[in-house]
Amino acid sequence: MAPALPRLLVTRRLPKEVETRLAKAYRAELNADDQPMSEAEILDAARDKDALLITPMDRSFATGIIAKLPASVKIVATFSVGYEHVDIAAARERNIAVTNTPDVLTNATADIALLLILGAARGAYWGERMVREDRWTSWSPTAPLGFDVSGKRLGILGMGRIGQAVAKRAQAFEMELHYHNRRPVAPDLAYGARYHAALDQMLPHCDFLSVNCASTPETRGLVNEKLIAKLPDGAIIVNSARGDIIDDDALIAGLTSGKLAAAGLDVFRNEPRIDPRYRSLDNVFLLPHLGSATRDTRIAMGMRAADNLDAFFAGRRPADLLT
Ligand code: 8YV
Repeated sequence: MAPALPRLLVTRRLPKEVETRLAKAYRAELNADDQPMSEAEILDAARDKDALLITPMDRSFATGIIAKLPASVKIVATFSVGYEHVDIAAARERNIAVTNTPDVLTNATADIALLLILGAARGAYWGERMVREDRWTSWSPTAPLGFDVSGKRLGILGMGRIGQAVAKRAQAFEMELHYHNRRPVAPDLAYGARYHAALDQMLPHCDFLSVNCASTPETRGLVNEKLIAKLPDGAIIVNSARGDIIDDDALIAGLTSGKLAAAGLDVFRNEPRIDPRYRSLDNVFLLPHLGSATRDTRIAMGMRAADNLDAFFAGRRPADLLT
């Protein structure tokens, strides 16, 4: 008799191709109506499971649920590259493997970073609104005006895979590139960007600052009043990484005082319940966390999570093991 398939809980609905694969290889409990699950619901459903496939919205994995999981759970695969929503130390302590989905969303997320740069600089929000609200009544040489991107200086905060892909794209826009990272990257991965070992040294060179680092205890709130003060006047900040890296009070103060010309945000602290003050600012270009939101990329992320689960249950080391 063939051994019983591992039992898997999937906390959100995934692309059809991914669910079909998971349903073949696992005794999978899928989330057909895509209702986010509470901590209690996850714990209840996890009772008879060997594996959990979760998303960054399952924030309880950072705040204590891991200690309460039944002993049957041996692996937690997150459908994301970011894993600040998983308490890795707690998982290690319980000998639960954790995996993520890097690489496959690098291009899609870097594309969104460029969209934020262009959208914030060129007035994508107010321009679109003018057309939709029928307020585009004449053309004028002097208004409305945005800001050039080509030839401007871009500072990349966090030169991992996504930061590098942002640099590669920005090079085509003839931007002067700078980056800050814990360590310099190999020259062929820097796309001509100049390394600044100290973030403070890079800031005066940033007409644009693109946030591309992970959310960690060190980076949370990093983009604060002091950091913004060191940027050139009229700088533009874009964030396609995590909302909590930015101090919302400081960013909103910079946008309203004129210190900052604009911002482009795809991610927010407490999303989707974002700081409501952003909604009334004309100089911010806002997106609802679309970094990896293409069909191809979401399928690839699901397949990557499935590859990790398959490897684990075949007794191999998953490619994206974090524990
Ligand atoms: C989304 C991301 O969170 O992978 C990440 O870390 O931020 C994004 O891809 C994605 O929607 C995760 O489910």
